[in-house]
Amino acid sequence: MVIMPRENTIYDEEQVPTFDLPDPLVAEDGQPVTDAGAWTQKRRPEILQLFKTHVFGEMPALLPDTSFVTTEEGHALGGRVRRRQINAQFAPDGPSMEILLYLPADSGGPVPIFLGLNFFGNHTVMLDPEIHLNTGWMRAEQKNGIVDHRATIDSRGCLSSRWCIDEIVARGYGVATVYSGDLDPDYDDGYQNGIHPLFFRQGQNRPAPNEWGTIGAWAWGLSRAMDYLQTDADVDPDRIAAFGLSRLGKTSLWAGACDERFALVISNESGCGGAALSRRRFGETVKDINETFPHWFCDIFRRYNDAEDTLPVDQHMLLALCAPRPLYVASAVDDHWSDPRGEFLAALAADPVYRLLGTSGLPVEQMPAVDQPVMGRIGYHIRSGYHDINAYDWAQYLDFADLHWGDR
Ligand code: GTR
Repeated sequence: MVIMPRENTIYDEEQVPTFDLPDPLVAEDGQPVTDAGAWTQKRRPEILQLFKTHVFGEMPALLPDTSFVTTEEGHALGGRVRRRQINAQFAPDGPSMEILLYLPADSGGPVPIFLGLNFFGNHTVMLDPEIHLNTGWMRAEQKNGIVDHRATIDSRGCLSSRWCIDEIVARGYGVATVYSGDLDPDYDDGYQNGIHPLFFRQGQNRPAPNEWGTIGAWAWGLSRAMDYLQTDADVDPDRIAAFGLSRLGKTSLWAGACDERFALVISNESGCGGAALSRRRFGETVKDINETFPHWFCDIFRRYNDAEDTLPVDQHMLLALCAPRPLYVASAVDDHWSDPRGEFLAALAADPVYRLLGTSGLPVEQMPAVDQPVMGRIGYHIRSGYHDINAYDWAQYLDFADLHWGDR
């Protein structure tokens, strides 16, 4: 990842300011939330609305008439997996996204799925020459075989270490992915490309200050992939997990918050605007993220640059929006920019909502040691190493899914 610490970036616990977190279990009218009904009918919708208005922006209510067409099917990994590529066309001449789906070849019935966006095209997730090479715009990263913002054949399989598809299918799960740039290329162009223009009202040429940015568009895309997956007879529609690394982990959390069809949610080092508490200002701050990536959130979020304490929410409330569904938050010990402790503390502060809803919540009160995962209805680990998603992370996610879906 590109790290851009300021001179005064906080990397020392002693410099973390004191702060009060908004209570997820006190409604806006000051009333305590003491039962599941009050959470579901009153407080949860309030918090979701606060995140729409102040952080990620409103998403369009109307759906375009999307057609899903399977464009290719086959096998890979010596016959151990089945591959399916599906084109989702959002408008006849408009934007489209391609879903890549891998299933265990011998599943003998519908399987649970891990669904996540990727950074540089579906063809990067495994060295499989049949995956269509994405021709869209990519962020410049020479090391990933990208030249002049376009993928080359050298991109094929370059991020397979982040996907572990062989291990996932061996455990009886499927994997689905979409290139994030199919939904909105990851740069600030005033929302002229990607899916935003599809929803502009007459005379509108950029989202209003309370409307979605790029993360909103990416999360929306995960829900459209979910629309498809729910119709695929090889997929268990009640066991689809959203996952993502970093900016795409912010996205999986937002997708899980907005779309309760996601039955399990995974945040892999999602950091600022994801699982990390904004009020700690440790590592990346709200100001850093809004200045470096002005297109990710709604414009209103910029009001909270250097003013985190005035935010009506903090990120523990985003995690709480997943309750009571299984939620896994993962950090890495050298990933200071994402604030591992802030991610753990957000999971801990979401725990009361999970408990109110009758689940086990997070089974610890202290941050566990490195490489010592904990798993209740909320799971957490801090692994050794840097910002990434790797085989260790996947081993925990598979165990976590087995724990909650093991009865299949
Ligand atoms: C960084 C950004 C983080 C995180 C990361 C990534 O540059 O500051 O918020 O999203 O990128 O997505 O890898």
